[in-house]
Amino acid sequence: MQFDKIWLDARLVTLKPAETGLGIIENGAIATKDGRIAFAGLLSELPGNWSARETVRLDGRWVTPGLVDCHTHLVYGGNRAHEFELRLAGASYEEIARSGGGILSTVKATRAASEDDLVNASLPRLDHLIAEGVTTIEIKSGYGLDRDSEFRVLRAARRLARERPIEVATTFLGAHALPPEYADRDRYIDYVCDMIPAIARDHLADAVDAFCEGIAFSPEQTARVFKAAKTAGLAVKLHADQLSNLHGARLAAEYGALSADHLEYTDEDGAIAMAKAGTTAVLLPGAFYMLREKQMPPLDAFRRHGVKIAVATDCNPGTSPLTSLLLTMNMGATLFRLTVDELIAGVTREAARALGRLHEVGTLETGKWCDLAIWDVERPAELVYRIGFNPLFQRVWRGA
Ligand code: DI6
Ligand code: FE
Repeated sequence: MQFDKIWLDARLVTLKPAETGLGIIENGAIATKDGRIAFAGLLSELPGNWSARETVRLDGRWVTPGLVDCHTHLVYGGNRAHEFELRLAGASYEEIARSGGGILSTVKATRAASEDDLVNASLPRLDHLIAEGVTTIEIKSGYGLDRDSEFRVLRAARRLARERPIEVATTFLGAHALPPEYADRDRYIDYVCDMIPAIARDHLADAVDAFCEGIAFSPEQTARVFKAAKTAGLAVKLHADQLSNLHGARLAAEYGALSADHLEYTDEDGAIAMAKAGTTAVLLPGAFYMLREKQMPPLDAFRRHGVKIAVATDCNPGTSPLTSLLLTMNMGATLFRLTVDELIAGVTREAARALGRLHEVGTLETGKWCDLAIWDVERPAELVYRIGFNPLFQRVWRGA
């Protein structure tokens, strides 16, 4: 067997679905050919006749699949550090919003930014994630809120995939907030639905998302967006039950959503519906932390009913200015009591599932893209345990 490259003396976190836990292989080897994984298993099971153009010894280092950040709003203009300062000084979110702050201040800055500006503003955030081994990222629009700006944000997100060695999945989140020029939420949803066919035709987005919440859009309005997405052949996802229980999880499941995200207020019925539909739960501890939330997502119900759990940064300028999946895992452990196995699966296999890309990435299995994160740690728990430390030894994208 002829490989392009082989890594020997590795400890593999394969996350093979059939294995329990992390699917660990000690004394492992992993090899690549044409960017794909050509072998991942026990050294002793390597076919005897192998050769490789390059051989690397890892001295027992741990290899995980490249990390997948499956929920971000990475592309936006400006930042909200000043608002954060005002909030620390006692201003309420509402006061800030009324004086032109909040989501709408990001909308203003994003509308004023060119595509180049947006790419340049986003690259440092992306580079921070890449430096921790992220090889696939989802990026939502939602700070443009008009046709030109939303399309520009999606184009900027697509361009990031050409600027860096990373796979970018894009999601159209036109139904994120009511833009200032609209008074009526239903009329704005008409406008959002009208944009969807062109977005699908131009391959600007892989999925459509909405913010279903008292301060954003109702379940009925969300359903209209979902119908338009389905008609255009796009997958759907949902910001669901973050601040109140509008039964967003159930709604997402009814539409066969890839994921429902946040879910702090989801009830057991929602969890059951998600399990039946195969809708992945994406938990976002960064927003929970930043907003000092108290209501925990229903983890026991998710576990009991077999809902798959992913974890992501929710990188956004308002409620989660977070560009570290390692720190996100630590927060998931301390705030949500997720286990090390759940967290590592949550930023690899389950995050890939939440993007509908599990057939291509997210585990160390023959035939998938050879996207790897190689870590200088003694044991996988260290990835979750340390705070503000990056033990990445090497990142491999498509075998190189
Ligand atoms: N949920 C959130 O917490 C953010 N968006 C969303 O759908 C808020 C984004 C912001 O404040 O800019
Ligand atoms: Fe979000």
